[in-house]
Amino acid sequence: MKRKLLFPPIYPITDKKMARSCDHYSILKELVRGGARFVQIRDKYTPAAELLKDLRRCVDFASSRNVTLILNDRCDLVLCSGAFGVHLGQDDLPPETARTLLGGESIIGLSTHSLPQVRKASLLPVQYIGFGPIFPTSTKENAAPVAGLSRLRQACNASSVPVVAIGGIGLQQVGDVLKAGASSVAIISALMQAVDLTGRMQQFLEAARGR
Ligand code: TZP
Ligand code: MG
Repeated sequence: MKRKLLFPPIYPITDKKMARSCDHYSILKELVRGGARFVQIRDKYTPAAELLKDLRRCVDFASSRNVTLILNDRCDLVLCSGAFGVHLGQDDLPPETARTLLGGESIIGLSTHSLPQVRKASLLPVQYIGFGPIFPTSTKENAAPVAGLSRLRQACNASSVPVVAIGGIGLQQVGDVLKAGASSVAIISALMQAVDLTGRMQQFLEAARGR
């Protein structure tokens, strides 16, 4: 049986370019100071050697603070950095393959964009799914069509694992997204573009509490 993951309501995803930061480590520290407990490092362009150095510092810091650190796409870097797990897209390594590589303890998340993908994910070795984009977003190139809140509600009802909503979610939308049944809300731009990252993280947690 799958162990159910307990999610904090806000799931920040890092973006160095958007945050104008030279490393993920600095972003992570500010997010954790603001209360983040579950963070994804997402990086599509940094060379592996440089990214690995940054990740190792992130993993050390996260472990010392009891923060769960997930890496986007890269099972190889999860293995050599000691991160908790990987978040996969539909075109990344299949979850079964990632599970074989990473072993039974690692967390594997999978992005889904439609109800058939949500239903299929229930049969896969993943602990949670992402679902979206819920609202329009310019963060992801070639994003799937916008799903909206009613499709999110259907996805949450259809899923046997926790659903993390993603895409175009800001402070104003957090309450509605959680009310639709999402276990957590993943956020990139509304956090990464903040001048005060720690303060914005705190605001998101307050918005989630006041839902
Ligand atoms: N997958 C679906 S939408 C999205 C991803 C990675 C981008 C979410 O970013 P933002 O800035 O929170 O809309
Ligand atoms: Mg991916």
